[in-house]
Amino acid sequence: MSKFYLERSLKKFLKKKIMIKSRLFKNAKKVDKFLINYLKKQKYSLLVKPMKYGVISGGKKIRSTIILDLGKIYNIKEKQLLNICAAVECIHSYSLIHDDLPCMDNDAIRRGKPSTHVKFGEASAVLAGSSLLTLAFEIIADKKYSLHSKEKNEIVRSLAACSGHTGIAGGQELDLKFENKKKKISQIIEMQKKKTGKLFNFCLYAVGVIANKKKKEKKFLANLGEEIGLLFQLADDFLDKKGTKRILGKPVKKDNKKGKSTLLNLMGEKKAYLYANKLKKKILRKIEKHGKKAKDLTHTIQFILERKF
Ligand code: GRG
Repeated sequence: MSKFYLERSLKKFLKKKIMIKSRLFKNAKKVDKFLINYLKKQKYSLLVKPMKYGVISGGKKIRSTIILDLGKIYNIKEKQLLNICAAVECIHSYSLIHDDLPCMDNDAIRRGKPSTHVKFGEASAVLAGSSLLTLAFEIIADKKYSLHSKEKNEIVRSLAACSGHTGIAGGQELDLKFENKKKKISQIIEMQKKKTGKLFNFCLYAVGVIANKKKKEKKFLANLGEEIGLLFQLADDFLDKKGTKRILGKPVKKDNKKGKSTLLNLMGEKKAYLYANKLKKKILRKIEKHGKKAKDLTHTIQFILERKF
């Protein structure tokens, strides 16, 4: 490749990187603002502080970004999607608060600061996490959220299924049970698709519901979401091995210490990278049909694997 082409592709690459970071930042601000206002309108309780600590001003808000990216493809107004984004971030943060507890992964640092249970105590962390779970459903069911009740019901049902024993919680149970055990690749994929993939499944499915898509397309979106989740989890495993605590804001090199069953551990680095790249290409091929409208979603998916945080 000539110097000219090398410089041009490097510039393009850097521009894309800056753009995705600024999109993540802008989306995070919007979702945080929504959540701050939402909590302000509610009766105050002692749990508001640990809840805010767990969900606001922290985290990449990548799930919200994917929701908004897909919304662009289907020409959905951002306002129609903010309740979904906020609900997803509540569930996500709830899962992180509980994941950090001593009875789960026992991590003292999250998003560059003390984990919620370290800051507020275990009991408050359990209660704040549970309150974020219920808040997610309140935000969707809110009568001010202008969606038809049929759509709301479908979204609530999907969020419940993706969060509970058939989703994140069930995946977490498998993750804990798989520690220090020899598992097959297919079992690890199933566990990761539940633990991490189901919330991405919900992100895409919910947008499909709002866009009034047919059953087949919604199923396609749900599966695509799980593949994106699996890719995200693979990147998370790579970062656990190669990332730094300073940039990631959470401890690294935990998976080996805890005997976690991950694709990286089972396949080895080289095979796992090949697998992840193949998966990324498969995902990108599936959204190609949307042409230019899928530009943001394409960049977000590329970021998922390239990310350093
Ligand atoms: C039922 C919601 C629910 C939870 C209880 C504790 C638990 C069961 C599940 C844990 C699920 C879990 C921690 C999955 C890992 C997913 C993952 C890779 C999280 C990191 O997400 P990022 O990088 O985090 O998006 P930020 O900090 O950027 O928001």
